[in-house]
Amino acid sequence: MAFRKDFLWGVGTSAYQIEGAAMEDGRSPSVWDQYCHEDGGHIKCGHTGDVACDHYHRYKEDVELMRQLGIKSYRFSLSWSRILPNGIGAVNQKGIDFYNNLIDALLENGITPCITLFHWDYPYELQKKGAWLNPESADWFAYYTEVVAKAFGDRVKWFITLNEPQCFLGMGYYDGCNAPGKRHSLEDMALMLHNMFLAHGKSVITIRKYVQDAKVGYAPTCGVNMPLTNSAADIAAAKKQYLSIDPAAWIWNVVLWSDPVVLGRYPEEDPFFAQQFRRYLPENYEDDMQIICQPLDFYGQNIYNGSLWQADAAGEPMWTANPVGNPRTANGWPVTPDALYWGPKFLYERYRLPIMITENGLSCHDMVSLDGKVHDPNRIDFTHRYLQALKRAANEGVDILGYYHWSLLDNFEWGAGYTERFGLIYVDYATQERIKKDSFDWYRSVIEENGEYL
Ligand code: GCO
Repeated sequence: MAFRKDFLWGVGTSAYQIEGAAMEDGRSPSVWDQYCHEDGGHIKCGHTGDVACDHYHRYKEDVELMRQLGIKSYRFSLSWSRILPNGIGAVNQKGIDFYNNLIDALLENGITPCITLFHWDYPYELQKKGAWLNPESADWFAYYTEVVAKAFGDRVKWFITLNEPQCFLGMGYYDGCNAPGKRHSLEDMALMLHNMFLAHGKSVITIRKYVQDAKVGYAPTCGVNMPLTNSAADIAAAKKQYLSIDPAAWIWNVVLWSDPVVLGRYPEEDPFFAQQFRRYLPENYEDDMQIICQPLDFYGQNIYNGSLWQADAAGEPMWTANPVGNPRTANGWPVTPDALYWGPKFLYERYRLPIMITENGLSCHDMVSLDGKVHDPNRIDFTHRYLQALKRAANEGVDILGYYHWSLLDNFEWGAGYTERFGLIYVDYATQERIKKDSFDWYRSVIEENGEYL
């Protein structure tokens, strides 16, 4: 059994993290451009995405690298403000041209494009109008979707509406640690979430209207809660924790962000939802569920790591520290391969949709060695272990459609600027030279064998 024959082996990127050309050909700023520049900048070392990997000018070279890598599919996002400089209204033809060229280059090389409509870089012009708090925000996103679907839907069939709402709403508008760096009340957040869900629903409806045979999904994130042991009690405790909302960290959960989209209802029984959140939702919010909950072709999830949980004496979930000395990635995230077993399993049990791993990967201390190469044994070992776990889930009957490694290139890692390297390809930012890391060849061979020998 193992991986399906048509398994989508891929890599992922996002527009602001790689494109550069931030002020070129009619693109207008997103909240990330603003956040990188305002008040002297909020990014480590004062970095910005102005140039990034210069992918806007080097996309042909990058697609050629993808061809060599042998990927079946490439997940990338569109810069909304490159296509619609005002966020709505007039279309910037040069923006459309760029993505047309990229899509055609992918197809010429036998690579299936998978478009993420929105990956954090919200048009600044719409931010000035209140962004997700504005009741019109769902229609803005639907209009943008229509422009995209009409322009590319003849060749692109795979679409992801929104990437990591936990981050662009939670970190952007509540914690204030990502663009646009705001700190709104819980009341505002409830309205934003609801508008964001409506945006998702209207976007799916729009894609289906204009794109024949479209495959549509959603790509939230969240650390996985994994059982400490394989006992039934620990498994039940971990699953319970994974499917509940921790009031102390309410933005980091699965159910609040995915139940409305997939199940057509908020997690009404959850104590945090019932006691603290529901009261701020618009009156008759249930009436919107028909729009919000559209049939999806897959359930995407970005999975990087997990935490361990066990059942306490009463059977309730109890957090347990990782073993002393548990490995960590360069940016300090725990290495927990089983997250790619338990995450897909629990998600499949709840949502009954084919699972797509829309992101997984790690930051390493990559450097160019004296031999001119970039040796990254840790990335190979990490990915090997995680894919073994994913394969185990597939073997046990979890329908897994594909896996997008994050990322193709080292790139602009948001608040960390260029200080973290997640790529299978090393980028020398001074020259924009690309150097394939050892993991590039390793991943190519995994793809060639469809993961047979993992
Ligand atoms: C996302 C992610 C990526 C990050 C990656 C590593 O929004 O999907 O945040 O953009 O670069 O997760 O942190």
